Formats: sequence, C-alpha cells, structure tokens
Amino acid sequence: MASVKNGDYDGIRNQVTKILKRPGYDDGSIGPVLVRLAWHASGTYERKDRTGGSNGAGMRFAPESNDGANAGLEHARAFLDPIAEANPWISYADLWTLAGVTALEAMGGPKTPWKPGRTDFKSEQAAEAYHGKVDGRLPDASQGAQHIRDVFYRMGFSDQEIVALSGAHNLGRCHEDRSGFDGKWVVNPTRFSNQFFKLLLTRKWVPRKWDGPLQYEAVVVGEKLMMLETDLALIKDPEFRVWAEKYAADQKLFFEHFAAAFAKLLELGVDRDGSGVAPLVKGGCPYHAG
Ligand code: CCH
Repeated sequence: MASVKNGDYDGIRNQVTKILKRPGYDDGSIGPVLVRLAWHASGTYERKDRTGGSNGAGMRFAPESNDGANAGLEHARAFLDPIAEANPWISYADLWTLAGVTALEAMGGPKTPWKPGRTDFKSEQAAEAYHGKVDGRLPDASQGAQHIRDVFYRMGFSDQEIVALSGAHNLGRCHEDRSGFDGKWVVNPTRFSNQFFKLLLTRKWVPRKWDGPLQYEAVVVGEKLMMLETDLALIKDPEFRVWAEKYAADQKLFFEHFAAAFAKLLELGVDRDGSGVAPLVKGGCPYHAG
C-alpha cells in the first residue's frame, strides 16, 4: 500500500474505497463490517462521566477487544491495517471512523460529516486509566425497547435518532461464529437503502426454528431474511414505530436523519482543543469540561 501525504484524508478515503470489494468475503464487500467497526468504536460512550467513545481506539486492547459484542471486528481492523501501516500519521481512531463513513457512501448511503483529530491510546493501561472499563456497554440483540433506550440514552440519543441509526441493519449480515445469529436483513446487503424498514413493517416475522438464539425469519423473493429481537422492538414500541414508518415511506428523510445521527455517534467523546486535536484526558478535554 502506498502512502498519502500527511493530512490528505481524501487520499485515505480513496485507499479505503479501493479495498472495499472482496470476492469470497460475505457478500463480496467489507463495507458493512467497516460501518460496524465505526459504530462499535464509538458506541461505548457514557455521557454522565464522558468516558468511552471513538477517541483513543481502545478496541486495539483488552478488555474492549475481547468484548463479546466486538467478536468479528478483528477482521475489520485487520482489513484496515495496511492503510494504517502505510500512513502512520493518521490515528486508528480517525481511520476507523473515516473508513465507516467512506464505506457507507460507497454503498450508496448518504455523505456523513466527518472531522479528524482523534488520538490513540498508547497501551491497555492508558485506555483503562482514561476510560475505565468500557466492555459490556454495547447493546444486546436479544432484548427489547427498554434495553435499547437504556443503551442509546446513555450516549445521548433520542428515539428518532435510535431508529435512524438502527437502519444500518440494511447492511451486512449476522455470523454464527461472531454473534451467534445468522443471516442478512435485506436481499441486497451491500446497498444502503430504507429496505430494512419496509421489510420490518410488511413481512410476517416468525421465530426461526433452530438450535441458535432467538431470531426471526421471513422468506422474501426466495431468500430467507432475518430480524433480531431489537429490530422488532422498532415496530413493537409505539414511539419507535412512528419513525420506522416515516423512514419506510421516505428514503430521503431516512438518509438525512441517518447521516446526522451517524456523524453525532462518531463524534461522541471527541473533544478537540484549539488546534483541532482531541487529547486523551480523563472525562474529555479540560477546555470543554463542566
Ligand atoms: Fe448492528 N448488529 N446492532 N448496528 N450491525 C450486527 C451487525 C451489524 C445490534 C446487533 C448486531 C447498530 C445497532 C445494533 C451494523 C450496524 C449497526 C450483528 C451481527 C448484531 C448481533 C454481528 C455478526 O454476527 O457479525 C444491536 C443489538 C443494535 C442496537 O440495539 C447500529 C446503531 C449500527 C450502525 C450505525 C452493521 C453494518 C452490521 C453488519 C456487520 C457485518 O459484518 O456485515
């Protein structure tokens, strides 16, 4: 992999775009797993004590790297390592989040505002000293609306933003050897759209009969598709459902809301100082504390 100039983030975007296609891997693209990496890198945020979030790239170290919720993301990180090695000037925390927005756009999704400035932890000890233990903070797919609210309100999201973000399940699939769940949500899982919401609302989702954890299935144009308990919560809960219906009816609105919420997610815990750098200070940047 060639290097690009220090600060050339468009150059990094080009490098990410070039590695997205991967015949033989899942549905032929690493795009979905890169979106998931950006989300899990950020979704540990706790607004009360301002710990967690994408700054630091703590997932390179235990215990975050071993968190069951992050199973499989070692592949996403490994896909990006050649870019990181060729461009040591970019932090992993910036690279992972930039790769997520680049992949989303390349798969037909909206352009998500993104800013650099994240710094990396130098060690597991540094990660723990700054953020405490952040493993166990990501959502559990076998639970319902209350759990989803507990997790996303902790980060500072509204019901509308929760539903918009959940529309990311239009991408990619579940892997038995990662989460225990199996299958994809939509027929074309490498193309971003509002299909996830349409299918959620129009199909009859029945529990799958198998040895694995509870998940739901429906056959759509000859293919078996799936939903998680947390996905169904988006139509069972009346407040969530209002937004699921709006997004199913209006892809433009979904894209606008998704881009805004995704940008907010990737910024959680990233407090830049006057020079545009987000230092790793316990509880966020001292300039913005309080
Ligand atoms: Fe998700 N997600 N997600 N998800 N997710 C999984 C896969 C993807 C939950 C559970 C799972 C978001 C919210 C939630 C993606 C993006 C987002 C899997 C399968 C589970 C389980 C993992 C595997 O086996 O590989 C739960 C629970 C919630 C909320 O309650 C949000 C928010 C986003 C992004 C904004 C993407 C993309 C995937 C596909 C990954 C792949 O490898 O294809």
